[in-house]
Amino acid sequence: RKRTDIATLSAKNDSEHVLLRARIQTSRLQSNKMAFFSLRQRTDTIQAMLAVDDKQVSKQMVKWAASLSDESIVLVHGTVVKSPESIKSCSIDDVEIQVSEIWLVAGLEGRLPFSLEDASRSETAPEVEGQFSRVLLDTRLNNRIIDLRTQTNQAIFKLQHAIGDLFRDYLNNNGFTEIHSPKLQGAATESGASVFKVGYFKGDAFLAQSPQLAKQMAIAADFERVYEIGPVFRAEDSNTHRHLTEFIGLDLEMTIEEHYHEVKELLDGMLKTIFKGLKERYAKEIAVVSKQFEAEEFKWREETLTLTFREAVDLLVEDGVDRENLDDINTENEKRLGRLVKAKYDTDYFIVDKFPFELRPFYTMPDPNDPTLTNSYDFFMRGEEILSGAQRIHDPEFLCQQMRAKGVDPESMKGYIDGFRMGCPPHGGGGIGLERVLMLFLKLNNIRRASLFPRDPKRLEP
Ligand code: ATP
Ligand code: AMO
Repeated sequence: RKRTDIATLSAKNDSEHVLLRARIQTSRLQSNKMAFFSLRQRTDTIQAMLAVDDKQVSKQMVKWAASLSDESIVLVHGTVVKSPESIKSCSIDDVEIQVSEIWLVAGLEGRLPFSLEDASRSETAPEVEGQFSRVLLDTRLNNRIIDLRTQTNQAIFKLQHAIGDLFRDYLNNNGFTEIHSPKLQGAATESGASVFKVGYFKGDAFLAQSPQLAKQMAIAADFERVYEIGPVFRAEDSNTHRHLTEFIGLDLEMTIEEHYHEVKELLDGMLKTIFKGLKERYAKEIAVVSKQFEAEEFKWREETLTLTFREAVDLLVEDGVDRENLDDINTENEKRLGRLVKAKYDTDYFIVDKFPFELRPFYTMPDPNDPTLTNSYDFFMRGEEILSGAQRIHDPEFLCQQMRAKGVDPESMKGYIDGFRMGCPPHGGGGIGLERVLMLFLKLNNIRRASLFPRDPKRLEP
């Protein structure tokens, strides 16, 4: 017999016999003769009732079933019956199951570290003493498997999946090829500062801090347009709400016909398609998350606002920030810029273009009209960076010169430079942090909530 998916049950199934496997979300013994259960499959719940009868169900059976721990997995035989009134505590509210047999499939060892009910409470609701205490993020992450069972987390990871899917779809429809570049590298990439060193037989290897070099080499190899979704490793001891030591990079690289704006516009079109896709196709999941993480709806404009780095600095200076402190825009000022832009232009999404040369990596193309600036951009959501990208230098001699200017020894990246010696077309690209996009779209306030099993300087488990 096939097991029933409770989401498909409604009044039309009245009197049908069903077999189903589910978790006990909650149970309650009512007198010695009757027990009520809320049974859950993923995010759907249905009420089930087990009552003593003169055929199969004994008093002992009712008592035993009611004593099973919450979150146990049971197999249930029963009959669908119309409920006399709507069941508010369950997502299937018009029918319930009259149980004739119940079998334990998988029980629990020990107690649950917290109830799913507590883990699902609004993050802004005030705690009421004696009624519930908030489940702290660290406790959740230490018990991530239970934590991930909440409706909110089920929705968050559906949305994470959706972002990757929309990214892939958009690029597939625009002539891109998906690539898979190695994460083990023979030399520290990009800049030596922030890579993990791992033992590699008798020597060492390094974990890639981005697919930067590989995606550029794919362009030199005539792939024209490439993207990658893969892990990125950063050995930075950054204990902030937005840094992980391993995150998922959504990276792309493409050739340029005439101007680096082609890349910027493609990235912009893609991100807006992702936002629109989430809003239109995943409204249910967004609504579920917003019950726990209240947030103003994420807003963007049809025509994206682009500020140059200089204009962004001017906005901050006008608002009272000392120009002396604005050689770079730090996290605090980024947030401030986000608030200023929101007030003035009513958008949570914007681009900052033309960063100064000293703020960008050696492979960034300078602005031909002003060599103190570069053809580079960062994209922001709610005042935090989600994307960084640029036109790249494709001339090997010029690349070596820029490397030396940034204190990188060209000898240490010979393989990369040789890629350009065989002729490489003009190109540009960008990299996005998947967890940052998810965190900021939903306003989760901590990147760890947007990562299945987050890795940070203090966490390698579970
Ligand atoms: P990128 O993607 O360019 O690395 P990022 O947002 O990670 O972007 P960083 O240059 O690594 O940028 O850091 C940006 C900001 O994060 C810094 O200006 C700093 O304010 C903050 N930050 C980084 N590390 C720490 C830390 N350990 N403690 C507090 N703040 C930090
Ligand atoms: P960058 O270092 O700015 O650029 O990284 C690109 C994007 O990745 C995300 N990100 C992070 N997410 C979580 N934890 C971190 N520690 C972290 N660091 C970065 C951010 C950021 O915008 N090679 C370039 C990209 C390119 O030019 O194509 C690069 O890696 O969302």
